[in-house]
Formats: sequence, C-alpha cells, structure tokens
Amino acid sequence: GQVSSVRALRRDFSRLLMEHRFVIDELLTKISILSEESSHTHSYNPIEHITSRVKSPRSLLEKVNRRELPLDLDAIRTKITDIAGIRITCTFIADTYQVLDMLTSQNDVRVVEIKDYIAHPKPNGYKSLHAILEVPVFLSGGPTPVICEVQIRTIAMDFWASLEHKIHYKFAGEVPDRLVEELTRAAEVAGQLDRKMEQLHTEVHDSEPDGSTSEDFDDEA
Ligand code: 0O2
Repeated sequence: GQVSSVRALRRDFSRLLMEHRFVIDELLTKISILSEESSHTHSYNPIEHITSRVKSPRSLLEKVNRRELPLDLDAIRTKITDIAGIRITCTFIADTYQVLDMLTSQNDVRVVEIKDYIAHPKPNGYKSLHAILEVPVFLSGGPTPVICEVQIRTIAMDFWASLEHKIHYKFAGEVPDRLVEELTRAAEVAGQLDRKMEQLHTEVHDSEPDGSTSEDFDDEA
C-alpha cells in the first residue's frame, strides 16, 4: 500500500544520496592523485584546496519543487546536476584550465557540460569553471554512472564568491543596487590581482637559473 511505497521511496532516495557520496570519493581520489603527481614531477602543486559536499535532502527537495520535477529518482538524477559538488581552488588562472583538462581527459570521465564563467563571467562578476562530469561508481551490481558538479576557480575568485554568496543569502536575493555595483567592481579588482600574480609568477619562473637547485635533491634524499 501507500506506506510501503513511501518506504521504498525513502530507501531509493537514501541510495541516491549514497551514490553521490561515492562519486565524490571517486573524483577526490582522481584529484588528489593528479595533485600529488604534479608535486612530485614539477615540484609544483596547482591546487590550493578542495572542498566537497552532497546536497542536503532538504535543499535537494526544495530544488525539485522549484523546478517542478516529479518525485521520480531517475529524473532527479539526470536533471539536478549538483547533488554532488566539488570545489577546487587553484593558485593561478592557468591552473584552473589545466586541472579541468587533466580531469576531463581521463577515459572514465564523461563531460556532460562545461560552463566557462572565467572567459565569460556572469553579469555580477562571478567567475569559475563549472564542469558537469559523469563518472562510474563501482557497485555490487556493476558500474553505475553518477553525475558531479566540479567548480574550479582561483583563490581570488573563491574569496569573491564566498563573500557574494553570504551577501546574497543575507539579503535573501534582494541585494541593494549599491552593493551589487560594489561587488561587481570588487570582482574586477580580484581579476586584476589574478593577472598580476600570474605575471609575477611567470617572471620569477622565467628568471630561475637552468639546471638543478639544491631543492631538487630533496625528494631523492
Ligand atoms: P549553492 O548554495 O552554492 O549550492 P542551477 O544550479 O542549475 O540552479 P545554473 O545557473 O544553471 O543554476 O548553474 P551554474 O551557473 O552552474 O551555478 C551553479 C552554482 O554555481 C551555484 O550553486 C553556486 O555554487 C555557483 N554560482 C553560480 N553563480 C554564482 C554567483 O553569482 N555567485 C556565487 N557566489 N556563486 C555562484 P547554487 O545551488 O546556486 O548555490
């Protein structure tokens, strides 16, 4: 009857969330391998930090309602692409593209969609690379493709986005015009900082003497 179908829905819903925890685990492993390998090979790690989250049941259901989707788990799984989310903060702009490329070139990673808000910022100044990726999770019944949203940005972009997010919530989306303008200007300043830091980095890198420095021996010791 109704009780058993509610019970079944609950069970399927919790399985859906579990699978999205698994896809995060799969991707975090890929990212940490790339990061560690880069440190080893180039003595350089393009990744500053990584955060991840599975959407809470409440905010997932709110989104389902907002989108007027049926309570059908197959529809939810394909239409709501940010149930699993990973945010990678990189040092420089070039690193964001490189990390995206290293992830999307892997055989078992299917690119569903890429949104390049770095090349094409949102009107408010928001910048980030967004990738909707589908990765197999190896369950007892066989590989199950699961979707994850990966956001890749620089430290400056992340700094801006977290403040903007807080302000957005504080004003429940009705941010006063003056603040919106100031935030857009702050996004430009963050962009200038990113370009300046990248330029300094290139200069320092190019002026490094060729051949090994004493640091190069650290790993061999
Ligand atoms: P939260 O609280 O971070 O989860 P959609 O996700 O489909 O509703 P859209 O525009 O198709 O919306 O997707 P998009 O552009 O890829 O943006 C999704 C996520 O990017 C957002 O998730 C934010 O995390 C981030 N984002 C996008 N635009 C902005 C922005 O202007 N400011 C900030 N701070 N973050 C942004 P959520 O679910 O909206 O929010």
